[in-house]
Amino acid sequence: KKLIVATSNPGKLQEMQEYLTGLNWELVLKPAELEIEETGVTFIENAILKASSVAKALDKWAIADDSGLAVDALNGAPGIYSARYGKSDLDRINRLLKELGNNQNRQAKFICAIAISRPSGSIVLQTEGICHGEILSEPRGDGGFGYDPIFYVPSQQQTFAEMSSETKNKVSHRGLAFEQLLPKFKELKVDY
Ligand code: ITT
Repeated sequence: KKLIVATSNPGKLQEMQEYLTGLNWELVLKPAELEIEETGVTFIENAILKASSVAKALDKWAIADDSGLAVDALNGAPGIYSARYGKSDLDRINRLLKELGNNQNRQAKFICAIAISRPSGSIVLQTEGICHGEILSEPRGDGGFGYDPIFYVPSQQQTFAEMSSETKNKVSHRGLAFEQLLPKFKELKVDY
């Protein structure tokens, strides 16, 4: 049973593999040339679009993650545009810090939507996880990827980039999404 992991983001891929290893699925990375345009207006719409399009194109089961960071004082920006907010992780972080300036309201949340599609393109499972935190005024830590160095989680007193991968996997938006998804995924009856 092959499962295509429909992402081009290496940081995401690493974490998705950590949740999905040990199951009865052979994980296969999506070919880089197969790019799906994210035309949805919500995280879940984009996750469904990516999983379903990749599954159909390759005639295999596929899993996709659409995620991003929503900052309260920026009315939810960058949100679904988190990847398109700059050219590199550093650009994106700098832009966010600049737009937020010294605003006192630092509340933010990471959102992760996950969808799993059959080879036909029909979605069998979908879920969403949210992690609340605060945007620091400067980066801290060098683990993780993306916006991790500026996302501080009060309950752990650490940024995502300062946490061990075990801790991030437990408390993150992606961790919470997989926590809901995995029991159902394991119960799926898959036959060809
Ligand atoms: P794929 O669509 O190919 O999976 P992508 O990077 O384009 O890759 P998204 O459209 O879902 O994926 O964008 C997610 C953005 O949010 C991206 O800029 C990430 O860096 C950021 N992001 C998501 N989860 C994150 C996490 O756990 N830590 C830090 N940044 C994260």
